[in-house]
Amino acid sequence: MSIEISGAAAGRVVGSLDGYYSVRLDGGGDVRCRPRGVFRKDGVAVAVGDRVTVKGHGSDTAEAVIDSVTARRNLLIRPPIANVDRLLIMIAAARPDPVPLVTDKLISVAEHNSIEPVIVISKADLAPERAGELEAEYRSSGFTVFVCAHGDDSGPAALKGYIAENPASVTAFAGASGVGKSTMIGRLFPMYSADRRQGDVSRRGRGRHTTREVTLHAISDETESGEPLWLADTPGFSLIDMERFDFFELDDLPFTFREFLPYLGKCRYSDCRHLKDEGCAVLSAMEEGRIDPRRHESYAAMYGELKDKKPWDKKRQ
Ligand SMILES: Nc1nc2c(ncn2[C@@H]2O[C@H](COP(=O)(O)OP(=O)(O)OP(=O)(O)O)[C@@H](O)[C@H]2O)c(=O)[nH]1
Ligand SMILES: [Mg+2]
Ligand SMILES: [Zn+2]
Repeated sequence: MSIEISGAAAGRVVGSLDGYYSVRLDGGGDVRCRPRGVFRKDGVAVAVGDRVTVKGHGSDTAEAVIDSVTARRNLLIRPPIANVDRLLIMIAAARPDPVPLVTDKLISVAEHNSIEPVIVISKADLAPERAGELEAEYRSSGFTVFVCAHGDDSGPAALKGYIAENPASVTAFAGASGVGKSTMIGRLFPMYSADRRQGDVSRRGRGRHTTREVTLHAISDETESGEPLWLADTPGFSLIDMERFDFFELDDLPFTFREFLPYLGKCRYSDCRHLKDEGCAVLSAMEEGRIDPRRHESYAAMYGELKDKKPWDKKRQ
């Protein structure tokens, strides 16, 4: 299909492949674009999720270029996506087994970027008890949690209702490879079932599909903003990716734990690290059962990683 673009047209980057970007123009229609050379100079050129303007040459959309990128609200590195409002952080109850520190890092990165983290527990059918424990832990820490299982539609139905009642411009899935992100998108919005999009997935192992690219799917009609609501499928990451997770300054860390917030500023010493200092309001809240000790363990681990971060590492984020 060819689309006429006269002058510059505004749109949203909805996918990328082989150095080209797919842009959904406001008002409809996709164009395949290459970024202008000038963008390649800066670390991250164009990301899926970016708002851009596109310039084309008549109806020849192969010649369309991304002319400008609108200032971003945020930019995540893993998964690589811009302008996220809400992150659906998916944890499998089993296969793969949950790694709490990885989940908590994702949550902290979301909080630090003003992205609402929502916890989605998948594969509860494989390990119902573990699913229940995860649900209780994250609920008590102040998060919205959904529990999903094969053979039970109630979890996905509740999640779909939540998305409809709490509209966010861009909602993105995040989570380790194989937790079930693409499967869930297919359950919520069958027209985007991964099996129908052979071009977007590649096979690995015994017929397994693993997502390689971030893709935005339109999940509503146009809203007042002139765009639909977007739901992003993203590639899963490996644990090694998350080991090298570089995110923000040490001083910001406590503020990324929402259950710590009522106690911050109330410790005896203003430079309290909330680890083992005497008179720490966070630790006493934990002793009184108001902060989950497992979450505090993640805090301590992330504290150690950020403290050891070399100054030259900091430039990368
Ligand atoms: N038993 C069970 N299996 C599930 C559930 N959800 C997904 N699966 C299976 O888990 C496998 C991986 O699912 P995917 O949806 O491809 O996982 P993904 O998170 O998209 O993985 P990547 O694209 O590699 O990041 C598939 O075989 C799914 O059928 C669930 O709730 N229960
Ligand atoms: Mg996938
Ligand atoms: Zn403290």
